[in-house]
Amino acid sequence: MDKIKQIEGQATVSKKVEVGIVCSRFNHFIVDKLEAGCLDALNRHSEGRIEVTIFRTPGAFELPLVASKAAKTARFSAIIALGAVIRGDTAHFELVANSCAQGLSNAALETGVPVIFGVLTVDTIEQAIERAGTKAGNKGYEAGVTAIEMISLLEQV
Ligand code: INI
Repeated sequence: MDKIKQIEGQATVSKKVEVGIVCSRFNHFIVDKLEAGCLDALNRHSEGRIEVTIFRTPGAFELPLVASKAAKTARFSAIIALGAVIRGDTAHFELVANSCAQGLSNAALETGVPVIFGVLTVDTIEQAIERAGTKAGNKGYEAGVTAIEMISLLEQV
C-alpha cells in the first residue's frame, strides 16, 4: 500500500448553507437547553454562513416524519433532531426512543441528507439535566458540531 487517502469533515462550512432543526416540545425544559447549545455551536462554527429554520413537534415520536419531510425538500444541508425521552414506569419509553432513533436513521438513509440524532434517551431527569448544559456537556451543542462535520464530509464523498 503506497498511499492512504483520508477524508474527513471540517469543523466549519465553506459556503452558505441552510440547516433545519426539528425540536420536540415534550420535556421542553430540557429541549430548550439543547436548542440553545445547538444554535451556539452553529453560530461559533459557521462564520455567519449558516441559516437556520426551526420546526417544532409535539414529542420525540413525531421528529422523524418532520425530519424526513424537511430533508426531502432538498433545501437543507443537514437536519438536526433535538428531543428528550425520559424513562417512566411503562414501556412507552422504549417505544418512543426506538421508533425515534430508527425513524431518524431511515430519514437520513432514504434522503442522503445527514439527520443528526440529538435526542437524549435517559433514565432520569437528573441525567437529562447533566447532558443539557451541565456536568456532562450539552448534547445539543455536540449535535450542531456533528451536523457541520457531516455537511463538510459529504461535500467530499
Ligand atoms: N415524548 C418525548 O419527547 N419524550 C418523552 O419522554 C415522552 N414520554 O415519555 O412519553 C414522549 N411521549 C410523547 C410522544 O413522543 C408522542 O408525542 C405521543 O405519543 C403522541 O404521538
